[in-house]
Amino acid sequence: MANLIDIIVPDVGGEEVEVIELCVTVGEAVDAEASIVTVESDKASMDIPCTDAGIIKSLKVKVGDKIKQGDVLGQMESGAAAPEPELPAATESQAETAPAKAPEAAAKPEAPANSTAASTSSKTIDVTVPDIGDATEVDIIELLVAVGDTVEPEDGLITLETDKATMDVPAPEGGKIVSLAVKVGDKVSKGSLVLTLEVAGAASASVDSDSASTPVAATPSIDPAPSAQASPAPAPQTPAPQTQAPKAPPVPYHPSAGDNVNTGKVHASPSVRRLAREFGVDLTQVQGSGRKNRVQKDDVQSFVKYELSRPKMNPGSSVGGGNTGGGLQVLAQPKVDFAKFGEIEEVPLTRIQKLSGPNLHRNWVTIPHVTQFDEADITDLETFRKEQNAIAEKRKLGVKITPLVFMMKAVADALKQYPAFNSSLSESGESLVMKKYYHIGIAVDTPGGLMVPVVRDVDKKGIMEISRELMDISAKARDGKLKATDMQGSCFTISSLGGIGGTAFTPIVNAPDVAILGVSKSEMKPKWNGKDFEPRLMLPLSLSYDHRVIDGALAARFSVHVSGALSDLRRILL
Ligand code: CAO
Repeated sequence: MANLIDIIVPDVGGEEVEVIELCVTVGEAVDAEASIVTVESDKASMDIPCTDAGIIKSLKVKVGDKIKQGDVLGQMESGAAAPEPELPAATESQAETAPAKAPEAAAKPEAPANSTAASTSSKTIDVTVPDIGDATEVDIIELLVAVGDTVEPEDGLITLETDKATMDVPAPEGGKIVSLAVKVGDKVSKGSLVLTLEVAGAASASVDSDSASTPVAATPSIDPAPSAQASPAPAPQTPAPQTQAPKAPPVPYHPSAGDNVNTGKVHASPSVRRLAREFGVDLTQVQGSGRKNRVQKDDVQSFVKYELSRPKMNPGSSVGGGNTGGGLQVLAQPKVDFAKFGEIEEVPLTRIQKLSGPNLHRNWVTIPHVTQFDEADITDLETFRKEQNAIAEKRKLGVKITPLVFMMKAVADALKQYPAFNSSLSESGESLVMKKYYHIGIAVDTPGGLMVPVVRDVDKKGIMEISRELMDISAKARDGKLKATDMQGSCFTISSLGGIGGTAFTPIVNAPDVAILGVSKSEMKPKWNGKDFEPRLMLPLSLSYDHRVIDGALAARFSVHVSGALSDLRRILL
């Protein structure tokens, strides 16, 4: 039967500790021993677990609150109602749920680190395992430092795990690791030597005496009772006067944090370290959003989510190398000695090919493409275009209007009508970025390879202006004079091979666009008008789209809209 029970702070060493992380949310189902909050004293951070499985009904604390033994963290609905007589119950309801009290010894200052003065300006100290309650022969599951590392006071040195809890042994002082006396898998007990630390600038008597009277580490105590309601009740001791760093505001996780790796020490609670271990996450790769860049549970979850969603590149394979983004590895190209079969010459890829190849490959393997084919009757459009070109020539305007500019206008109109085509998938892949501008990329064939300059605000420009711009960017592209900014910001791309030939092709979506229009060579065809076949100039259109964003029916509508606008330009005015 479900019971509403209070979640009580266990023995935390007789002092106030600060809540630095909430590990659960109201409504969350938790297992017995799941961490409820992470707290931090001057000496250590530790998780306070719940004693039973159940559902969190309320939380009475928030990050930054100071709490002490006996405080109520919140309430949970639990199926286990049996009261534990040995628990340090302060109230009746607490008696049902309070974690087992830590042994008295845990609250007492631990024996100091052995300290030997090495010189007047530095000394080495032996750091030993502090009081860990009655637990003995505790496993070392992680070494958080290596010889030569420099540590700050409170940095975790090793992580210990019993069958009840995990905890870090923090550095009692800042310094440099001189030697390590343990390795992962070793079993240690209170007093076991962990490492030797060279402490800089510690010549003053007061520092020496402080260190002699200060415990080596905070003393997380472990419930020695056989009860399943274990509690790693921490007992930070002899708080050294320290100024706490101001709380940094939480920063949202940003996937690029993967590149912005943590080169220094990672600050994280034992529960977060355990979570990271379970998912095989290297915590140095995770951007911490907590105080002092502390990595929190949410950070690890966001990191895992992002890593699973993003396409993986594998530099070992062919141009751009990689896998399919869905976990399938691309086979390496077979090695072939072509010279065996005849004369050959090896020509290096152009700079543009080297740059665009990996992008094309990524787009090809990560975007689920579908291509919709259509035809536009451009008989009347061609008559109009030729008239306009004759006028422009007569007036010596120096502009030539090609069918492409009308396609650009027709596409801009269709983008307004079907905004999904004017979007990009967000980095998380969970939303669409809808654009309110209409910039169109144009694939240009240059001697060095394919380039895609962008014509901006196509919806606001006239045919003449776009024609001039198209001539200008085509020339710049072919002369290698495009700037990086000339190729940025496209919403949609048109690739026209109409001046060359062909009836259809399947263009590759130019990410982050979600669609691309391929245009082939127009051809006079017999078309049935209801009574007779009449010759009409038909323009083949091939619309490739990202099926994650665009459904087939929408693509067909978009394509019909474009071809309709090209058949009768007056429709763009509607
Ligand atoms: N059908 C029939 N004729 C067409 C046509 C079409 N769809 N499109 C253009 N033409 C004609 C033009 O009217 C022009 O004829 P005239 O000289 O008789 O007037 C001629 O073909 C050449 O046009 P163009 O190619 O110079 O001009 P454009 O505006 O059509 O295209 C540009 C400009 C830059 C897009 C084009 O030159 C180009 O580089 N295309 C290649 C794009 C490409 O490589 N795509 C593949 C990408 S994937 O690898």
